[in-house]
Formats: sequence, structure tokens, C-alpha cells
Amino acid sequence: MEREEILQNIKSKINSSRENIAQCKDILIVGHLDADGISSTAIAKKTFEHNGFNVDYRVVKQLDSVIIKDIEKSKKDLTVFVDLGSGQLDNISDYIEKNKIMVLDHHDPSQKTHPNILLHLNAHLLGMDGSKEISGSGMCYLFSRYFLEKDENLSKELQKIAIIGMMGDMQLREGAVGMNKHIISWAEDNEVVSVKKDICYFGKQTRPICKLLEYATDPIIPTISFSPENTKAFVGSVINPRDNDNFWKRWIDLSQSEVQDITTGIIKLFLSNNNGSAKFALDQLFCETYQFLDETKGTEFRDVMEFSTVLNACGRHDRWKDGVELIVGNRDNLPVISTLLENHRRYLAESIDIIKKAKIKKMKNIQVFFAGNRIKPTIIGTVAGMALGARILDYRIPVLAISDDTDDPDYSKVSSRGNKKMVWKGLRLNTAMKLSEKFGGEGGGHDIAAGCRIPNKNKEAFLEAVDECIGAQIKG
Ligand SMILES: [Mn+2]
Repeated sequence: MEREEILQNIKSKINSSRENIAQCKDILIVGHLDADGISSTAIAKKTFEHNGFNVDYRVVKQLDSVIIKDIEKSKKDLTVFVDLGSGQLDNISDYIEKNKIMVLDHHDPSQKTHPNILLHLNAHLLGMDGSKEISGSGMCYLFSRYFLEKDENLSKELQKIAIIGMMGDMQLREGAVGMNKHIISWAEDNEVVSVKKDICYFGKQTRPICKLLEYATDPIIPTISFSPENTKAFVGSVINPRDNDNFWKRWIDLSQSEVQDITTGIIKLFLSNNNGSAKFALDQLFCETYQFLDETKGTEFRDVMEFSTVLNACGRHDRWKDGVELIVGNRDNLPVISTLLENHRRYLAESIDIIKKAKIKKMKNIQVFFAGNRIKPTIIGTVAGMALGARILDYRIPVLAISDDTDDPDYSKVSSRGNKKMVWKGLRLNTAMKLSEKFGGEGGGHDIAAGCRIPNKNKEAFLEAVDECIGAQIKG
């Protein structure tokens, strides 16, 4: 569908529910517990507060019956679900009978309608692919854009938050497409963000160059990744890694020719270790990167990838409130945030050690790691992805990491991770995780990273089915 048509459609949906929404005073926003959900929550909060509503908010891992009961106690005039809700409308029908709601989401929707659903803006129902063309934060931004009177400053702020959510939802991995691209172009026109092709690794603003390369995972740099000695020797052989004051240079401190020298050196390593052609190496190594122009260079908030990682850490360690405050511009809690990041890194390192010592079940096309209760379910996917990148696990096949479901002893949680190369060969982990539905579970996600819940009694059968499914994906 044409973009203008989609936007018109959104406008008219908002206009026809505007009066009903305006009659509500006290609002509860319920968002999803990841960087996109936290960004969505922040946009919705700003938007409603801007128009004088009383806003309360919370962020949840999933919208289940326990959470709904708890939400029901808060007795607000309107509940606004962001980055979740579209798919759960049938499950929460009792709640809808008694409470007015609205939903801003980009996940697969239910078609349910009810007079108490004042507005349901869903990417798919509007003709967009919610898995890559728009995030939850993007849906919230579009709502805000047409719900509020035009306000340049607020729009700039909200465009910025929308982009953090896109990154958090992994929709910018191959560059923005669809409505994401459109929102980013508005933000570029407003000098909110600058987009440039750069090395794809994490930490360009904050990590010393040796650390950035040592932790390079997707793609891994042959002989360099995870070897501090080799990394130091490599960097020292191509550039002077320290500046005039003897500080370690970060990626952003490098001159154009230093960037060139390092890149050429890395490409040579790829080629001499049989990792495909120079073009293939370059394609893997470079991607679109996004910088916020109002943030200080060298901080976690300048680079969108780093910013969204901060929010992820907030969500996963139960500090979502700090995350929301951080993006709405309250930086009083920065010491808390930096401690949180440090703890997050330590927790990841400890979890990697657990994987190193664990017994890995090898199947034909997947490998399985059983974590039990040793790694938090909110972190295990990240850890599994790192272990795959670091070649602690077999880097040629995806990993499924299985942990206890802390909410229900009869279930397990499965997090699966692949890498870019596997995706190019056809891997679609979201499709594989959706197989859980045949075994009494539920799941979904992205091609490169996805998850599900599965009843323990069907675990083995499910793993067999996934193994077969992924075998077929990669062959096909
Ligand atoms: Mn999302």
C-alpha cells in the first residue's frame, strides 16, 4: 500500500476515536519489556502528558492473566497497550468488557473489535509488515504525530525515541525499510539523527578500539575476536592505538586513514582465513549506523545501537522505570544506569562461563544448551548469541538455549540465536519457534533471534521438529 494512503488511514482512525479518548483523564500505559517496548512507553507517556492527561505506566514481560488481574486493580479510565496487546485481544476479552483500552502495536493482530476498544492501530492491519517496516515505537510515534497539535520540538524528541525502538526491535540490521525509513528521513531533515555506513561492531563511541575488535562477533574476525593479545598486536601493527595524551583511541577518534588501515587489515584477515570474497567481507563488516546529533560524542547515548543496549539492560534487570525516565530526558539516575551496565556485563561474563562448562546437546542442524535456572530467562538469549559469536558453541549451526519458566514449573523457555551467515542461507528462527504452537506452546520473534515457551512434556518432540525444520530452511 502507498505510504500516503497508510498515513491518511491512520489519521482518520485517530480522528474518529479522538473524542472518546479525550473523555478519559487517568491513563495507564502498559508496554513490553524490551528496548522497543520501553521506547514505546516513553512516547505514549510524553504524548498523553503533553495533552494534560494523568499518566501512569508499567512495563511487562508478557500480557498474561496474572498481569491483567494486577492491571485491573489500578482502575484507570483508559489502558493503552504499546508494543504488545494486538495479539492478545481475545485472551483479555474479559478485561475489555469492563475497561476501555487502546492498542498501538506491530505484532500479528487479532481482528477482534469491541466498543471498549477505542483505537487499535496495528502495523499489519494498516498494510505494513510489522516485523521489518515499523516497530512498536514507530506505531506510537505515528499516533502521536496525528493525535497532537503540531509541535516541532516534541516531534523531534519523539522521532529520536522512535528510532531507538526500531534498533531495539532489530529492524535496522540491514538498514531501514518501509515506514522506518520514512520516520528516519523526517528525523534526518530535523537534524535529530545522522545516518552513515560504518563498521558494524558495538561500542564505536565508548570502547577503546582494541576492546571493540576483541569483542567483535557478527561477523567474527579470524584470529582477533576474543583474543586480547592478538587484537593488541594487530591494532598496533596497523595504527598507533594511543592518542597524544596516551589515552586509548576509540573508533570515533580514528582519522579517515586509520579507519582505512584497520578495515584493510581486517579484510586481509577474512581473505587469508577463507571467509569468502573481499566484497562479501566488506558487506558483512559495514552497515548503516545512526548517531543522535544532540547527544555528547563518546557517550552511550550518541550511537543508537549503544543507546538501545542501555535500555535492554534496564528492562532485563527490572529497571525499566529508569529506562523510561532516561529516554524522556531525565538523566538524574545516570550513576544507577552505569552501575546497572557494569552489573549487566559481569552477569553476561559469568553466564558465558556457565555455557563454557555446560554439556551441549548436538543434533543434526541445531545445538541445545540446557540452562535450568542458572541463567535469567531475560538474559539467556543474549548469552547464547554471544557464545555462538565467540565460537564457544559450534558457529555453523543455531543454538537453542532452554531455561526453566519461572512463572510455570510445567513449562520451559526457549531462546534461539543464529548469525547473519545462517540467515543468508535461509534460517528463519521465528518460523521454527512458531512450531511450539503445535506442541502446546507459543512463540515468535525474528529470523536471527526468536523464542518460545514449551510444555516440558513435549520438549523432546519439539526439538526434533525444530531440527528438521531448520534443516529444510537451510537446504532450501
Ligand atoms: Mn517491538
